[in-house]
Amino acid sequence: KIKACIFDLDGVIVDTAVYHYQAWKRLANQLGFDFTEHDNEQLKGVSRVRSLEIILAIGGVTKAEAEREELATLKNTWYVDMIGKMTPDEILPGAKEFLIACRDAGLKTALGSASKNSMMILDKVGITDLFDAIVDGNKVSAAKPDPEVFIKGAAELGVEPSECVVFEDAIAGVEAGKNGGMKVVGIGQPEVLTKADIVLTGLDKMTLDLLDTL
Ligand code: B16
Ligand code: MG
Repeated sequence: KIKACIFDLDGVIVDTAVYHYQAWKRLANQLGFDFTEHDNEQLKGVSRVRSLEIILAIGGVTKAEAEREELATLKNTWYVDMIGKMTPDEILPGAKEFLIACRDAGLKTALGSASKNSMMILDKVGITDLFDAIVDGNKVSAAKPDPEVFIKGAAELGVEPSECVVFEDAIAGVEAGKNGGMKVVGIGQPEVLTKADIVLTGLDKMTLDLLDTL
């Protein structure tokens, strides 16, 4: 019996990937190379530090650890400037409605995100109150596909992993949910999220009835 839903943030609740992309592109350009939207796909669900490593590899640039930290911080300053201007109309279609439906039905809700900026984003779009637990990049040490973020979410909600459904848009995130022993609803394309139990184009296609079929 499903008792809880755990949601990824970027790509499921909001589309912050566009802001990550703009900030990373600005950094890449400053370092003397370009960074395309296609390259950006590789960064979805990936931590900030790992994202930078991927970008430097794309540009064929090597930087010492201390400078990498400075560059990641610089990117984050630009990113935070952008998400600071986010508004409630940036919530993806159906996300808020499904969160409310879950809670009305007595299901617990948690956030399971790699982002260290998740609190600010939830606050700006005005949905912090719709989560019973928030587990993000500040609370976990192992990145997806490690299930840590979702296992912690289940623990904070006081439910078993097998009683949880995870909503994820990234391949590594879907794997993290499956590695944690949870049901996974992929948000995106079935050809990409092959390990998900079902794949939908967005939370606007999700219903409480579908939960029971997983
Ligand atoms: P930050 P998610 C992830 O969010 C993003 O998909 C990924 O692109 C980003 O690098 C990561 O958060 C870390 O974000 O720099 O804000 O700590 O999909 O796990 O909600
Ligand atoms: Mg995501």
